Amino acid sequence: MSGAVVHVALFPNAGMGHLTPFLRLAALLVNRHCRVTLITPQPTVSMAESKLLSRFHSAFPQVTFLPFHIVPIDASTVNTDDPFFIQFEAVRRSCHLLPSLLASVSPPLSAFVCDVTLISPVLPITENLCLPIFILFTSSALMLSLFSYIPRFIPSISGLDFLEIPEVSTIPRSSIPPLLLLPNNVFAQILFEDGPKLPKLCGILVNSFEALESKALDSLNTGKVVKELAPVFPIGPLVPCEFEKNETEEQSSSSPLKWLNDQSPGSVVYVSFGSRLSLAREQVREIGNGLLKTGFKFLWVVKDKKVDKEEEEGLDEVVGTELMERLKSKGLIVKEWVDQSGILSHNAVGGFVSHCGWNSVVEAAWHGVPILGWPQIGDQKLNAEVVEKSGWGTWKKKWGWWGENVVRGEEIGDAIDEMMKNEALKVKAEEMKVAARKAVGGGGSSEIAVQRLIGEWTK
Ligand code: BUP
Repeated sequence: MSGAVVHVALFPNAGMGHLTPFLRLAALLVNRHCRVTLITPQPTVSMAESKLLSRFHSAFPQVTFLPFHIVPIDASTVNTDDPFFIQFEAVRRSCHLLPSLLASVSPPLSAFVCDVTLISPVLPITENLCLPIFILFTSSALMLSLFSYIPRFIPSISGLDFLEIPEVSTIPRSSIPPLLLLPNNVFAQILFEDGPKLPKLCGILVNSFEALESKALDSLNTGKVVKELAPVFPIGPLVPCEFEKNETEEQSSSSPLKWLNDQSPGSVVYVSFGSRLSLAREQVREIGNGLLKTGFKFLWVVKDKKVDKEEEEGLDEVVGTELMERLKSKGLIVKEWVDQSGILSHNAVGGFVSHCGWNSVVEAAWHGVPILGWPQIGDQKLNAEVVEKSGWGTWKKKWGWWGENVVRGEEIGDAIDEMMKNEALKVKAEEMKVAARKAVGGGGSSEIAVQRLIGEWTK
């Protein structure tokens, strides 16, 4: 490849939490004069994904788009009713279509970067083409250690009280992603099938950085978790980009950013549970009661359905007319997609009640916003633990997983007040912001990792 242009194919899987970091990586590579081919599974599950892709397309016409038409699968053959997991599996089962798609790609590829959920079906194809294969891991390095450790060393986790990942962390049973305790679930199947193949990769890109997860990153890279693991490249934070903004919506008079402009610095708590989580109506209303109780203003993003295309009912139905009326004078409630990065960067925002999806965590670090974690599913308790350990957020362990119990408004309001008034969290969050920016700046740890990668792809 010496002297030749670096050309990287990126292959994300379903959901904004996976697509967004892939597109940020694409933007980063284009800005480093790499050629990028983006393989986009079609149709997408959510509207948010297709809108983001079309904005990316307009912003980066030089990127080659390869639509990857998924063969529909019989959902009854997959042990889940989650549309995003069904799509994970459909994309996996459609990978036999990749070789013919890649045949048209020119100039020759230097590397292929796929989602962690696509290792098993993609690996034989890249091996056959003698193409270096990497993954972009879209969760924390802590979750990566669990992903690499469990399937190799723990044949069954169902009976464990805790899980000890050498030189990284001891994870109580209550924080292990619940689907891993149901061995026939798609999520568990992917982990047990793909996890052992991590050593076969040429490298693992992680959207994290030294100052946030030094211990996990060091243990992964020195063979303390799994001896033969592929090198881990902490390249985060993958920085939010202009193309993510929807300018038309931002111009509208009801834009959250405009509303924030009228609030005083640090006075607003931002509440969001990510792109693919709908809470029970009773829990939604308790959050409303909590927001009434807190002494702070709020910007609350409400979701009623897992998939945005299925949203039908308005805020009055979901939150309740009477509660909505009382809430309106104290804050802003929206049911549409918002510019989360714009919100987190606004100086009116003093704290974030977050489900601790990894992108949200990294974005909060990037903007120096303290977190009150309320993890609900999957990797989120591990991510919340990363935040708490580094001192810029907290989480309430007894609130439990999604659907386990209904947390009452009183307790929610108190927890928000505690977080918003905690000066030590603010100081730490500001330090995290400085460290995040240092990591991606000249000579920073993530910048060096990106240069190493591109250097490898240039050989
Ligand atoms: Br909702 C929402 N605007 O209105 P996570 C989300 N986001 O920009 P998730 C918006 O979606 P996984 C909105 O900034 C982040 O980049 C947000 O990813 C953005 O959580 C992304 O935080 C959400 O990782 O995905 O959606 O639960 O389950 O993959 O973690």
